This record gives sequence, structure tokens and C-alpha cells, in this order.
Amino acid sequence: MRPMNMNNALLKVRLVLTAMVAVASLAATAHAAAPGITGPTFNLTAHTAYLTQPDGQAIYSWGYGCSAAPTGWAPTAIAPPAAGCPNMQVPGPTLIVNEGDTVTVNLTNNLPPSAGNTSMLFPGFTMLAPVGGTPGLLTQEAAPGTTVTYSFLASSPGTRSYYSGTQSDLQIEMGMYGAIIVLPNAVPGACTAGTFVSNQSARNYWGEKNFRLADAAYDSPKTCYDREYLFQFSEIDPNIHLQAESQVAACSAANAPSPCTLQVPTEPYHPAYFLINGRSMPDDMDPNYAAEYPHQPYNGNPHMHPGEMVLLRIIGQGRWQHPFHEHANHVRILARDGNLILTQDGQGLAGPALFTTTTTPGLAMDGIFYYTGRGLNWDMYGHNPGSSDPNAKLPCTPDANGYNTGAPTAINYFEWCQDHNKPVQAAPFGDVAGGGPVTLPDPNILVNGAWYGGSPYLGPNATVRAVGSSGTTPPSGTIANSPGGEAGFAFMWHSHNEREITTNNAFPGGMMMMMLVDSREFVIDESN
Ligand SMILES: [Cu+2]
Repeated sequence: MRPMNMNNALLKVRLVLTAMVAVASLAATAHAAAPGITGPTFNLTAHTAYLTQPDGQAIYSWGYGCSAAPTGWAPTAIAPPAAGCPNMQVPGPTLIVNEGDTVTVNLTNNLPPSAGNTSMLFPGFTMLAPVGGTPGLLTQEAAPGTTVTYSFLASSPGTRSYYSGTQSDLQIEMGMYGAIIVLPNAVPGACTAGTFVSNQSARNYWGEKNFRLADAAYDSPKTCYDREYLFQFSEIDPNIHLQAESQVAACSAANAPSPCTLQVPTEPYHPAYFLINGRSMPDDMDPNYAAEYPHQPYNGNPHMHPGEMVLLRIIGQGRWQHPFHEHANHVRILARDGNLILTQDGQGLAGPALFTTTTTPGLAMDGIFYYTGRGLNWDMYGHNPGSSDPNAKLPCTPDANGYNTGAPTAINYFEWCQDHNKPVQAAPFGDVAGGGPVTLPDPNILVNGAWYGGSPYLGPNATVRAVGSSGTTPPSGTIANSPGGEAGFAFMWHSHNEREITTNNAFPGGMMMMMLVDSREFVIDESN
């Protein structure tokens, strides 16, 4: 145990660091993906560490980590972190395997002896007999300092959770959970044809890397995707963590009784931190593997181009239900707990289109999200046939579905052509002739927030193309629409349980992130 004065000093350093990070995160563009370690054999440890929160708290926690260097990392477009796989992280390492693999997990219990036994459950898989350990309520458990081996056949693809099967009310609350992703063994032909080929060629043209783990989520042509993210939702009741920390300290004191075991009450339950991938907003928008979060490596800050099929892998890892709302479109559910939901003839998707992807504890779901701007009733690229700017005069040639997909390298790839050249703004202030649905405010009387640069347009010179009611272009420089920068549309993705978008009761925080829709020429780099 550390002396109390060191704890305080550490806390102060963390407070200063966190304040700097909070400011930095508004200026940086940090992206997301679904990084993890590859199998089929994993050497894991259960360990203690402190998790940082944006209010400066360092919370004593338990979690899974690597007891030896992993076999590999995925996706290959993201370099493994310099620090490697830590001995504890929340969520635990994302385990990436292939359909048909026999997966082996060697779990060593390096929790404090007073925490007792621990174990891992892999719901949805048929387990082989565990090797080693002592019998527990749900599976074989590892006593302090010992190892137990679990094996199972990854018989079907999909996203599922793993978590502690010992004193689950306490151990899961302390951070002992993670995700396992099984990749399909047969890529459907549809995933390497049509729009998916066009998106791939656009990606290559603009020098953008492929950050996917696979071409499809399942062995079905309805599950092809262009981009993917993994979101794990959980909560922290800091009183439970403080109780565990002080009892562990008492049990390791010289005069402690022997044996000394924890008696930590997990009711009443009053969570104060609401986490996406172990981080609260704004920390979740910093990069994957950022050095300031050694035990919270995964972020939540999705970026996408119009028309891309974005696979969302979503897991409820806490004790509460989390109604997560993906603004800008519904999410078409492909599968729950790794079970693909198809129509009776097996040819179509039968999952619902969800307004909020609400997870109950332990529930995993895979869904497809996309954004095209269809139905806005104005040209989101601000095209103007009378302009001298070539970017403002691009053609829009509708495909059978009405989108501009003939030229994958065009900035307005996937534009909804019915709205082409339609002004956003009422005459005479619009930069296009005719009247649009709105009058933009005078940019000189506005202060733009961090996520709106003053322009309603997508594209490389979005800001200078917007003209306010006074006839002037807005000042810019903010993240989402800066000229020459990202020039994207920012949508808030967040829990619709309003208290969950706070951090220790202060708004904003908690389960919130910004999703950025970027026009085609902006290179989305998930590796930083
Ligand atoms: Cu909402």
C-alpha cells in the first residue's frame, strides 16, 4: 500500500494532467477502431491498478491484462502500443480469434490474496473442461497466485462479452470484463463487390488505411462493412472501490487476522462514473493507447464518410441498462450475443432498426450505422453552379439508389443527388440563387462551440462557402469545420439516461462522445 501523502501527491499530478488532457482533446482529432490482441491462446492475469477519471480521481480497480506478450495485435493498420499489453486494463484486452479456432485462456490470479478466488466466463460458447483451479459456483476458479485454463471452440462469429464468474457483483464492478470478437471464416462475395469495392478504391485514392478486422461481421452477405467500432458500457460506484481498497490494505497490515477476506457491500448502488470503454467523456475522445491512460487503452470517438457501412459492436458490461443514442440515424441490428438475426428464408436481415441501442447487463449486439444526408432538403456540400470555386461546381450523377457513387474519388462521393445545388439559406443571403429552408445567423454575433465552426457544409472549404445573414463568412478554427481541416459534421452519441452524461454529477461527462461525418477527401486515421 502507498502512504497517504503519496496518494495525495499523485492525485494532484493527475488533476493537472487531466485538465491539460481535457483542453487538448478539443483540438486534436482522435479516432477509434476495435483494436485488440489475437489468439488463439491468451495468457491473462487478474491484477489491480488505478483508473483515472476526468475529475482527477484515481480509482482503485481490478481488471484483466496480459501475463505474457500476446501472440499478435489487430488490426494491422494500428501499431501495437509501445508499452505493450499492460498487466491490467479496463475493459480487459479485446480477444480477437477466427471462427473454428479452439481458444485457450490461461488466467493467473494476481489479485491481492484477500480478494480470494477469481475466474472467467465466456457466455455463448460451449466450454471444454477447465484445467486446474478449484471448483467454484459457476466454473473452475483460480486461487490467489494460481492459474486456471479455459478452452472453447469459437464455433460462430460475432461480438460477445467475457467477465468474472466469481463474486460477480463485486468483481465485475471492480472492472473484470472484456470483449471477444470472432471473425467469420468465409468472406461473402458481396463484401468484395459493388459499393464495397468503390469504398475501397476511394480509401486507396485518398491514402486512407483499412482499419477493419474483417470484410464481414458474419458469414452472410448482409453483414459486409467499411469501418468498425467497439463500445463497452459500464459504471463505477466509487464507494465500493474505496471499501475494497481500504479492506485490502487492512488485510495486508502486519496485525491482520489470518485468513483475512474482503466483505465489501455492493448495495446500495450509487454509481458516479459512466464509462465508454473504461473512460468518461472527454477522455474517451483521446486516442487509443494514449500514454496518459495506461490502464484504459480503448477510446470512443467514431469517424466515418458518407455512405460507409459502419459496424458497431456494443456490449453492456455494467449493472445498469444503458440506452445509448447514436444521433443522425438508427442502428440496424445484425445480431445479439453473436446470433445473427435473419428472416425465415435466411436471405434478409430481421433485426430491428434501433433509435437507442439499449444494452442490458452482459448483452452484446452488432449493428450497422450509416450517414448519407439523404432527406436534408439542401445541398450539404454547398454546391453553387455560379461559383468560381471548382469544388462548388462538382457534378452529382445519381445511381439506381439516387446517390453519386460513379466517381469514388470525388469529394461529394455518396451525395444524395435530389438535393444537389439546393441552397440551405433563404434568398438573398444564400451563396446559391433561390431560397433555402433557413437563414444563417450573423457570424459576427456568434461564438461557435467546440464542435461547430460556423459552416453547415461538408468539404475542404466548407467555412469560406458559408455566408451569414450579414453577407460575411463566419470566423472559424474550431475542430469540426476548420478550413483545410476536418470540415466534418459532429453528432453527439450519448446515453439517453441523462444522469449518465455526467462525471461525478458534473455535466458534461460520462457516456458521451462525438461522432464525426467527414467528407471523402479527409483522411480518417484510426491509428492516432
Ligand atoms: Cu440523443
